[in-house]
Amino acid sequence: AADWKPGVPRTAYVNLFEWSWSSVARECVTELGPKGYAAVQVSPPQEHLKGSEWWVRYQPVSYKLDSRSGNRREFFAMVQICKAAGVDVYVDAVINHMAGGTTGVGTAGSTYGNYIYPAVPYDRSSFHTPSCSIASSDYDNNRSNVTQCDLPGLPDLDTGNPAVQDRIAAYLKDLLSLGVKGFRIDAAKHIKPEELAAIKAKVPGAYFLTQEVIKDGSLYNSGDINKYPEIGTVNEFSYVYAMKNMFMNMYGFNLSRMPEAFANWGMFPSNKATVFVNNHDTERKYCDKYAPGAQCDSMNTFSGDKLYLANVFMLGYPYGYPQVMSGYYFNSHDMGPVGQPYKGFELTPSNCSSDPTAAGKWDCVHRDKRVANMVGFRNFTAASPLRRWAADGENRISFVRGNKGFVAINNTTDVWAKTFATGLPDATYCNVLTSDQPETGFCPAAAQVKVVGGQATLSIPANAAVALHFGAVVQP
Ligand code: LAG
Ligand code: CA
Repeated sequence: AADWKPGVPRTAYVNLFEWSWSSVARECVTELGPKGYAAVQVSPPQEHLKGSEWWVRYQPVSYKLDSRSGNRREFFAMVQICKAAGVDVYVDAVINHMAGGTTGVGTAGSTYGNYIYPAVPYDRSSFHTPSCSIASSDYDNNRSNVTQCDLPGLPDLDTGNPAVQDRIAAYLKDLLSLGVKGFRIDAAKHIKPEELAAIKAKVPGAYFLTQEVIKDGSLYNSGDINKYPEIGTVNEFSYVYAMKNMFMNMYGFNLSRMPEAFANWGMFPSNKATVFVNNHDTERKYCDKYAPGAQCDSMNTFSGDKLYLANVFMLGYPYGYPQVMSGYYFNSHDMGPVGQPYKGFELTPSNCSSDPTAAGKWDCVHRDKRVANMVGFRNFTAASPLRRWAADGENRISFVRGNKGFVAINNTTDVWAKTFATGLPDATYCNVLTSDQPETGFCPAAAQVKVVGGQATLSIPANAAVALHFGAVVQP
């Protein structure tokens, strides 16, 4: 993406999960572009199974761009409008499998059934045969079943077959031709890296590619864990679990132990990692209840302020390419977006809510000051190394980015009052987490922080943080 401000790159992106194309377009102009987001990842744009659940989007019927989020014209308009606003579009590409079930009609009107998808076209020979189902033990000890059998009920494409590779490549090339700049490869772990590399080789061009690879034993035993990073970046799920355990104080972890995760949890090198606090799967997976306090596979909007503190950490700490997750509130695993009829729903700020029990309302996490203004922090400190990591007890940490940025996070229920060595040149800075437009030089009095002799005396409220950077200095 083009620079945000002169000499300041865009270094973070957002997943606007289930947003319609016209709503994403508006958001690029009003929020994502101005706040410095590099890109937006959108829900799978291809024709899919009909149904109200969110996961119908992960069941392709064809590669026609006609989905719950909108049609091809709306998709193209979105890409162009976002591009003009400085924001790239990344597509969630579902290429491992096709829609399950017997027969039916997809969202673009295409018929399908019994391993036949005439609108692509795919027929029985396009799929692994004989078909088999992935067993849970396969994740420990049978890598070939993980790549060649069906995810539950989802016909597994024979991605080693050159004709299938050509169909997938044609889909990705079509997206690039419309201006798309990157892909999330859904279920990448279920495609052999050699086959994914062959597909990528059929899709020339410079584009971002990140792969959904959740680690397990058979992956390590096959050596494939080292092959995916050669193709593109990889979703680092150890990071997701670190965020949950450290911020929610699970299994004896706390913020002071964060360095252990980076040192010992086998994470990919920073330039190979895509990171997030939660994604659309983890935020609803293994949730025993959908009520405040529920933990699920990761943090989610029911984690309250802690979700935002984790986002402050993610965007402030120099590891990986961060993706902010923004979706809607739900009260069951399967619940799809409400009030977004097929095609054309226009989501505006009035559809956002800060009440996580408001099922169906949009959480708009990416608009929160603690998230949106931290994108600016990351952009301004992109070239500044981590310095002065410090823990004050178990759940209070601070760190410095070169001489450009300072972050302190108070993950406790008490005020944290302390004088910090910020590493910053003396000036009055604006705490970007409590100000609307910190880069303008205008800053509410309560958000102003004086740095004198490199030091700042702060009183950080419970479950809150402070972030200062040289792009948000207060005008005298
Ligand atoms: C992914 N990455 O590898 C996606 O991130 C994840 O959201 C997808 O699962 C999965 N892989 C397949 O693309 C989701 C839901 C599943 C859903 C599936 C297909 O988590 O629950 O399965 O999408 O729609 C559903 C039913 C299953 C059924 C299956 C086939 O939940 O019970 O067997 O459809 O009919
Ligand atoms: Ca497969």
